[in-house]
Amino acid sequence: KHGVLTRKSHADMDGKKTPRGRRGWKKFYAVLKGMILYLQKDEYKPDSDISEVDLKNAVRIHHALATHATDYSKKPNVLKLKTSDWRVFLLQAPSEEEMMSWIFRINLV
Ligand code: I3P
Repeated sequence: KHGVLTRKSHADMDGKKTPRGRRGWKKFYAVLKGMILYLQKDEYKPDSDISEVDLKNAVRIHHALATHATDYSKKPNVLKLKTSDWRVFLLQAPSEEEMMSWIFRINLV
């Protein structure tokens, strides 16, 4: 699965609150492959190598949990992704349908 997702870091590893200056929203081209959610700067091209930066933004979603971020009301269609190392990301999808689809696919892994 792939598509545009806008990401906000809410908590870093071990659940520590992401400090100010790194809490902004950033748009990515997301690609879910196996147990990894790649958050890429540019659109997905089949067979192209993943850049160093894109690898750094990749999120392991094994034992992660995705839910609709009902406690976040500033933007619509936002899902909350909690990873197994206690990071928390907010991810805004372009539509409710897309948000539900990402939640379903992430929780299936
Ligand atoms: C953050 C940025 C985010 C904002 C966040 C700010 O600043 O303005 O958009 O979240 O507020 O800290 P910075 O880019 O300097 O990290 P919202 O869009 O959700 O308001 P927060 O600290 O209350 O999460």
